[in-house]
Amino acid sequence: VDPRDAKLGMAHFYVAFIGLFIGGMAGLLQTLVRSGQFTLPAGIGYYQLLTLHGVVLALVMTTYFIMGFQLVAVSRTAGTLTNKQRNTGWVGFWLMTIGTVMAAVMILLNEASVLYTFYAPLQAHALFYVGLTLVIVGSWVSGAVIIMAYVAWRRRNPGQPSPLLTFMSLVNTLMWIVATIGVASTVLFQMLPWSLGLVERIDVAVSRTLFWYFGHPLVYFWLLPAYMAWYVIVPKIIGGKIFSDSLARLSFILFLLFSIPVGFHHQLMEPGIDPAWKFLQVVLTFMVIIPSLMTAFSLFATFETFGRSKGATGLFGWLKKLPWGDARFLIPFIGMLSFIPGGAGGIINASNQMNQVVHNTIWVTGHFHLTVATAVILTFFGISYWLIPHLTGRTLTKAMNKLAILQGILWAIGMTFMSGAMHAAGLLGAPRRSAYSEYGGAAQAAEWIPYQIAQAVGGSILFIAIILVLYIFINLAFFAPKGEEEFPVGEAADPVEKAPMILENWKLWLGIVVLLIAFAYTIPFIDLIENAPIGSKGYKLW
Ligand code: HAS
Repeated sequence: VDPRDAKLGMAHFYVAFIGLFIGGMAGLLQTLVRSGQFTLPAGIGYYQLLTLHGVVLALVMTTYFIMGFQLVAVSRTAGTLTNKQRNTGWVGFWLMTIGTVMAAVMILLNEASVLYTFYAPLQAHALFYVGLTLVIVGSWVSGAVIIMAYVAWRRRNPGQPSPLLTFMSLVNTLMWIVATIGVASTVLFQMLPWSLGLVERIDVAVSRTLFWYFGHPLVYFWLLPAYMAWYVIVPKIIGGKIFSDSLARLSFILFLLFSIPVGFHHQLMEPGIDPAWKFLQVVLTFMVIIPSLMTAFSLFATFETFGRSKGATGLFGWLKKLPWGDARFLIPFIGMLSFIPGGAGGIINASNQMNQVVHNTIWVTGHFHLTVATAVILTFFGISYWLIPHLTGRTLTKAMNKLAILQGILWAIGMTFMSGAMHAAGLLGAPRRSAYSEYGGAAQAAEWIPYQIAQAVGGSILFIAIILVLYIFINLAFFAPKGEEEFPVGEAADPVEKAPMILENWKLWLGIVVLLIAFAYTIPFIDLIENAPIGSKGYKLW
């Protein structure tokens, strides 16, 4: 990667890792409070801390890491960014950063303790929403860089499929732009005027619906960069090939199509939405599972083909041939493993009747700590261990590689404790988003306490892993020996077939996206607005 593009990428990674530190601290305190053994000092509120933890890790850290990774991945595979593209990238970075600081200050002042989902009826200071708007606009500007680089590559190479990593970054960017229209609408047209006192009331159901229109694709916005590494980077690291370039592209297109019209599976227990439309969105949710199953198949195929090419025999002999001592492989691999129960939990959540058992319990928190905080984040760590030295002109030494492996394993152990205990306590009915309480000595609540202690044990192990990853990050950014670290980009296995150009027909795919969204959301939205409550003076409240 060109050093000028590397600098832009690194700027994003600095913010992401600072976010990891702050959010990780908040997470540790969170688990300690819930264990009942610790009280927050200096008047810090539980929900203030929970908001800080969620916003900084789920929104800030991820978005910066993803934007930085996609920008350098495009620079590496579609060619160095032009000056105009790079400058646009910097504008996006600064817009996001100003917005992030504004939102963070409001949270620290306890003016925005509205959780990372921030929908009504919780209300924050107007500056929190202005900050969020800047983050979204900044991410669009950075997304424009990916689009510009893609268009320029296609012009230079007519009739050719774009490089796989560039293609994948583009799909994730397009999905992000379509999805963020929902959250931008609720922030601009509902939350901001409401918090400024310009309107007295806003429709809570509409606000939640617009949020979840964005909230579910948000989780795939986190997931797809991990999939980029699993499909393209990991095969090269192990010395193998990508099972199928076209299959990888198709799975990304399926994510683009099906990840947005499914927000109702977060609202299955909410009133105001006809069950028929919830059912439709549950069906679409099951469609979006397919590309993940394709990914699992393709990864197994890559690993097995590689192992057998090295002479492995028997059903699982190929496992022995994988490079277990290489942090760049092992850490994302642990992420993949964790995604098997993580994904299974998602399928449980999406199944209407079972959702009634787990909704709003700490099971859901367990689910997303397995998916985003284990599968995705471990993969991001795995990426950092070669990408940071690649960008800073340094190398990952053997000693650092060992430390990185220890870090990944500690993270996995911490998350197993924490997320396992959350799943179990959730099935016993423990609510999510609540501080420690004995609920007046209720027998049911007493059953949750051992699991809450297990969460605190997990949280403490995780915090040690965070200190380790920060140490390694600082080492790789500033102190590791100078040298060249590879940016591994895999090639497709033989026979290499040219990916069908229909996969790059964006008018077609975006057209289907719009149709699916219109189908899944138009009538429920009209219903929501028509069925809005009547005010005391006899007129519609919104
Ligand atoms: Fe989820 C709630 C359904 C995936 C994140 N989810 C959440 C929330 C978050 C989140 C943050 O239907 C909470 C939001 C909040 O604050 O309220 N989720 C799903 C479904 C999937 C899913 C169906 N979620 C994710 C991913 C996330 C994420 C990914 C983050 C990155 N989720 C739900 C539902 C709710 C929900 C409901 C609402 C619950 C409620 O009531 O509030 C699917 O996409 C999952 C499909 C995945 C698979 C697994 C494929 C496995 C692979 C690994 C292969 C491994 C290999 C290595 C090859 C089917 C690809 C193995 C090698 C060996 C040797 C063994």
